[in-house]
Amino acid sequence: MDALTRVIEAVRERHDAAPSVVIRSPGRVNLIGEHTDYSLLPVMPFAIERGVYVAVCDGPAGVEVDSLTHPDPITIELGGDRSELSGWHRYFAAAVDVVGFVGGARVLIDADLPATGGLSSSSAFTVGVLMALGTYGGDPPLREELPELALAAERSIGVESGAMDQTVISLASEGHALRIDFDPFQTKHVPISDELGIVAAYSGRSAPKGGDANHSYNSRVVACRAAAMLLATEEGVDPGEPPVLSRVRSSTLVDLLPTEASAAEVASRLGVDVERMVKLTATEFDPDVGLPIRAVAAHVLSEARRVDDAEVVLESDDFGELGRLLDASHDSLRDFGASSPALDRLTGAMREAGAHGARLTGAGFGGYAIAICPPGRIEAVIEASEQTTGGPAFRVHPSAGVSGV
Ligand code: NG1
Repeated sequence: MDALTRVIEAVRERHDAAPSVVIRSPGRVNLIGEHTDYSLLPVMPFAIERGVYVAVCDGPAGVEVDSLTHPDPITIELGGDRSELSGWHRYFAAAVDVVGFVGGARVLIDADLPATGGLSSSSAFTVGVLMALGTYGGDPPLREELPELALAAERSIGVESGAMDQTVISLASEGHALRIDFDPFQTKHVPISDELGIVAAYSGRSAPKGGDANHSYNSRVVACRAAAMLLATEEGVDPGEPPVLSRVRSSTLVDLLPTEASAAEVASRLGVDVERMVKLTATEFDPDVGLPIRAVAAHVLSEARRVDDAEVVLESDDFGELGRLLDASHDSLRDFGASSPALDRLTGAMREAGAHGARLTGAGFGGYAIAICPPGRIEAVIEASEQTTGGPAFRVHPSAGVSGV
């Protein structure tokens, strides 16, 4: 039984009522443009057919919620204290608060999207809950408003995330990748040919940003800000607030950056307030922690150029060149510190099985990799991936964004 049918039947069984709202919120794969969004540099993800389903029916005050994939029922009181919540309960409560939900409801959630990092299960969950509660409450958020609402909810949990996932989940169109520029904000739907096979495969290790990967992720956000301040000073430009690498025009000065320095050291060198680098939405960041500043800037600035190049080669269906860009992205992410031995082995096996190219997708530190390949090699790439890591591995298709069903 598919996840949609399962959640509708479960609502009927548990509450003796049909859900009045059911929302499908897709996961996503990032084709290229990794760890660039929080520097306001471009990304090119697409939504996938797997996702999260959120069903809502009438209920008493507060919100009763349960998940079929991670059963753990809870009633979220409106305006209540959130400090004791953990796991998906935190994400759910954050969405309730951000959407300003006032009515009583019962919510049941199901998914056919693995929750192991890399396919954006947290944003699919958050966008889906926001859309479901907003729609149920009679005031559905506009598609264009959803990314900002979801970003606010996720940041309140302590991940200083960029806006890639929330944006593509909200705005994606079937058969297309979504190029997203953030400075200034604009989006472009880029067609992906049916002749391109795309496989997503698990590395065997999860990387929850609400957990293990949180510091690895946030420290790279801070390192990018420090690099932006140093490079902007060299170039005599305004780095923005918070400082972002999108304001830096040239990457030729990257070699002048320190290989490692703390935010406190950078602040004292520039005579600026360290808070400009370490002020995160909901977590503390130690200003004395050493940061790999040069490697981080080198990756982010080169990755932004690869997004431009990928858009051009996608438009001409030059899949060999697209594969080389994916490989270069993975190599660069290894230097950046987001890969892992398992992700390196997995992407190597995908290439050997006939992929044009392969790279980690999403934040990394574990999670998923993707490969692009000729349609005739899809099965071989899936098999090689499963043999290398134990799976799962599956084909993904560019799909539509969040919607009612
Ligand atoms: P994942 O971990 O794959 O959901 C995260 C961020 C993105 C982006 C990528 C790296 C969240 C919700 N998403 O994606 O904004 O920075 O890492 O490119 O934290």
